[in-house]
Amino acid sequence: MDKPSLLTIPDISSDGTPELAAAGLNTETNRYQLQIKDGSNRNITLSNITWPNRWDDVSFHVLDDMDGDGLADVALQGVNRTSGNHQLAIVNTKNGESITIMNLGSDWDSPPTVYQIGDTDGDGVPNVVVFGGKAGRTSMVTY
Ligand SMILES: [Ca+2]
Ligand SMILES: [Ca+2]
Repeated sequence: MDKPSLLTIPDISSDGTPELAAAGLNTETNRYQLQIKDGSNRNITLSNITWPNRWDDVSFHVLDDMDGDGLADVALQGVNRTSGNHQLAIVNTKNGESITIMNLGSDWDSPPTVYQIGDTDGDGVPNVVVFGGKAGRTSMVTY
């Protein structure tokens, strides 16, 4: 993996120990990859999530439970090379299936900061807050 980022994932194996993940571009498969190892036994791979190599300026995030299965989810943030849109490609941590691709718009000056403050509108899905500069002015958007 090319310059992997390390992430801590809230427990998905139900043993009470958080898991460890390494994420980055797998140059052999030409896909972005996030591999989750069991926090108490790193020889065990719990999940191996991949995304196609269609984004630039990529980073990886651990999100609150976005699909209601009780487990935290993960996302790739990047700029779609085709559309120029900043996107969050959100994936189920355990089965690796796509939950949604959130379009954040193309008018950010640089990749915006993504964070979460819980379910602020009460629809049962945690909100995603995106913060950054647009044309030199600070902007914050809630999704
Ligand atoms: Ca665990
Ligand atoms: Ca989930």
